[in-house]
Amino acid sequence: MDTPEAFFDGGNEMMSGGRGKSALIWPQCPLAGSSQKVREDNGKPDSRRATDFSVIYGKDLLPDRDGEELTQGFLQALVNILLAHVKTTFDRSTKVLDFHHPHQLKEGLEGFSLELPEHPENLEQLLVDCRDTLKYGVKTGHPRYFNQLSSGLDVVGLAGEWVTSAANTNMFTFEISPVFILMEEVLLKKMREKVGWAHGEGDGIFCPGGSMSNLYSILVARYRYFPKTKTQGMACAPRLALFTSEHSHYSIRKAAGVLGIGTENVFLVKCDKRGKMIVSDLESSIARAMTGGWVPFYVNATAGTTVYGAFDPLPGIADVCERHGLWMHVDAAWGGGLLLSRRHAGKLRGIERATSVTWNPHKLMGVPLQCSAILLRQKGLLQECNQLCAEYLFQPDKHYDITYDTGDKSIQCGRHVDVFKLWLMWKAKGSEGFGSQVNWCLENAEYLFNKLEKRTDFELVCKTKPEHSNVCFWYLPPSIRTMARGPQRDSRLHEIAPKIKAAMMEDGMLLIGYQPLGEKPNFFRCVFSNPATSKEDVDFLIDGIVRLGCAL
Ligand code: ABU
Repeated sequence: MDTPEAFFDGGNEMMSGGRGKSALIWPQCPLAGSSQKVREDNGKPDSRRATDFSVIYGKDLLPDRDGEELTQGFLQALVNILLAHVKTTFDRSTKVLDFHHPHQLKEGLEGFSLELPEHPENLEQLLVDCRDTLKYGVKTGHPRYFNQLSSGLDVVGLAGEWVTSAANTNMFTFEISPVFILMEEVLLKKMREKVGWAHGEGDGIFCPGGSMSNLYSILVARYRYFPKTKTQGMACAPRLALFTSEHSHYSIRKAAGVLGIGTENVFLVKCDKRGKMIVSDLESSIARAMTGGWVPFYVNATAGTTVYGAFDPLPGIADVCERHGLWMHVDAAWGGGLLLSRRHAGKLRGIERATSVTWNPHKLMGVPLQCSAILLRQKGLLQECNQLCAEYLFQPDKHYDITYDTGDKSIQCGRHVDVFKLWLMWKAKGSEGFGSQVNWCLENAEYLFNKLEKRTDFELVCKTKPEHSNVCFWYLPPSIRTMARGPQRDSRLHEIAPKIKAAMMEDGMLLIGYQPLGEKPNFFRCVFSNPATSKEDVDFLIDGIVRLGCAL
């Protein structure tokens, strides 16, 4: 396509301008007096008629003295690219992904090169690069993207992210983030209320993802029981043991490694066949640890496991923690969103007894990545545990209430503003709107489950109705259907999902993930967190898997 309209109409079509091609005109540049190509004048383009970005460079934009109109034109052109991306994201006739292998992307594709130049490139090239970056990426908001726990493209959330980027500030002090710091306070309180802590009291912080939130929980728990570890390290602590289920997220073990506790000191508690922690096994693991000389201090319960979407029995786990005086963390990274649904919140009964909670609004609530909170029941611990009072940043003699300089609670210094998009979405939907969105996702999961239950070419991994929006299943091509159950069939089955997934990525029309689990051969995991997904998309998924896999 050789016309500049490609930028405005298609997002998905490759524009042939850019590197090494003739300059293009930008007719919809709002400040352009005409759509004619402009000349360069002493190296400076004429901003009044500036629509030809092939002769304009980054240096010509603001803060250049004459850069205002060019900046507006450039950003308007970019907005058009972004709008085209948003539009095609929801267009079911477009692909979810346009897959290329790493070496193909590295070699460069049709004017899109990852290599960095010594000399500046013009704005037209940058616009092409922006568009191609989206083109060769994955449309995670596409209604047929079922690959990850985080999906969807919430338009208000996106607006929030754009505003956040324009503000370009840092969350460490009230001084430079007055509004965002207060929004964080409001959101954390609201989330703690939903957890069920009296009057939403407690503490917390937004941080980069569920793994970091979980790491915070272990860090603060260790500080709570062994405060000297902050200054003296693990040498002053006994051999600590922590407990988490075999289906829990790997970040618990990772955090134990990072914090110097050691991955071998994480006891993996057994789960039942639905993936829920067995409370009696937690009890016996604690007893075993104590007999072996460990000092138990922390239990992680999961509300919405990554693969099965299972909810651990929180009341029973809370009883055990209370009896042994252990820190009870609930990893509700995936399941936290259910707290906003009247229909489903009961599945997290007992979370109100937790000492800390991880909750990722960027998963089930559909907030643009990233948006994850660690919530703590006890106020002040987070600050005590992490603060170092760097005087160059957290000056004690500022003229405002310095308790709003929340940055010293964090293990980071610089911290991205993750709160505004959530705050804006909450305004747009209200808690009720989030609740309906969650209900919709779980209805889709039930619809898929019911469909698969009736078919002989699919087999469900868990035979009971899903509690969350995860549906795990095998596709059984005709060549496998007649095989007797056993290791031979399992090893054939193990190859099916990766083969279908490979064909699916080349095909590009939908995307779903797979994994093995324990002894189970590779199976598909379908997760619903995108409110744009409909029942027809679920049907499309089933048909797509059959289409790609029936000859295997
Ligand atoms: N905590 C990230 C989970 C990624 C996924 O399973 O989609």
